[in-house]
Amino acid sequence: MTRMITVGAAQMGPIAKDESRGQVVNRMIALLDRARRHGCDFVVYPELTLTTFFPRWFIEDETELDQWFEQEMPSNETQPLFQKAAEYGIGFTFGYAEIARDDNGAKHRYNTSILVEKDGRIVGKYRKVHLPGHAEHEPWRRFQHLEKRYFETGDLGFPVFRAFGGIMGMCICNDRRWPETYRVMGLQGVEMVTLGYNTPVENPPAPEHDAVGPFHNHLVMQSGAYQNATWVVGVAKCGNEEGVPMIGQSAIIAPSGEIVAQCHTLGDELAVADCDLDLCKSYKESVFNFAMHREPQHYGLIVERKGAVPPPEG
Ligand code: CDT
Repeated sequence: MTRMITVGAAQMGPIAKDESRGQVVNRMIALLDRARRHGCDFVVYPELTLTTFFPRWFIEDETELDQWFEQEMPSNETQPLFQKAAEYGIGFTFGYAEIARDDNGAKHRYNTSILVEKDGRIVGKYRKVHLPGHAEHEPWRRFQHLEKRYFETGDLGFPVFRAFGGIMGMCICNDRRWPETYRVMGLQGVEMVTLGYNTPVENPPAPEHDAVGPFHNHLVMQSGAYQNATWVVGVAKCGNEEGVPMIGQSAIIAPSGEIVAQCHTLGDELAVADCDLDLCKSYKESVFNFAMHREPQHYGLIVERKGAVPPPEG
């Protein structure tokens, strides 16, 4: 079996608040059509693909909040995407807001992504672990970032999945900034990490970072790829969404850390690359041969301690 996967990074431009899921799915299918013309095996869509980025608004009414979430997947609205992709024999991954019920019927909300094989089967699920932003309404902000209010921390860890002839993993947006994300998957032999993001150009608590936001976007994904000997495919929802500009720069990154394909617009766009999963091998067997070179007996603080504690002064 070939270990070459042709990947389409299916960047999406802004999604308006009043845009229906049906309209969004039509845009996703238009990108899938392009992916098919490019011979793609696998298409990566952004975080919370099906709607506008609703955590930018403070929503008190539970019924209103529920409207942004999916209770089942595939849903009626996403079924045409699953069907078309299976007809084309193309796998895909996308993010959505999930309502899950536990064994007691209690409701849980997650920022979720799924991995779908070429035959339309859901073969993997991930729930976002690193939730950025804040939990309370902060009216001083020009826009809110209420992920800590609307989502629970993911309860699935960072699993990897055998799919597309390789070892696949997922993370979501803010997760990409944390080395632990990639390393936990790296320790399971991951060969391709996919992620979607909604990253506002402005970070209201630290506006001094805004100018270097695009640099940070690529910095973290390229280092995550190289240091874990894996492909990374990062895909934006971007452009001016309801008055909030968001960065683009969707990229496909090789295990060398090099960007091999990148979007250049802030709209719906497909960037394509042939990704040879065997390119991971020489990095996994040399400089990042974990079994040979890691020294975990010195890494205890990473799991024992949450916040930084500087040594006592003087
Ligand atoms: N969606 C998401 O996780 N966005 C964050 C914004 C950080 S500022 C609160 C990101 O890390 O890109």
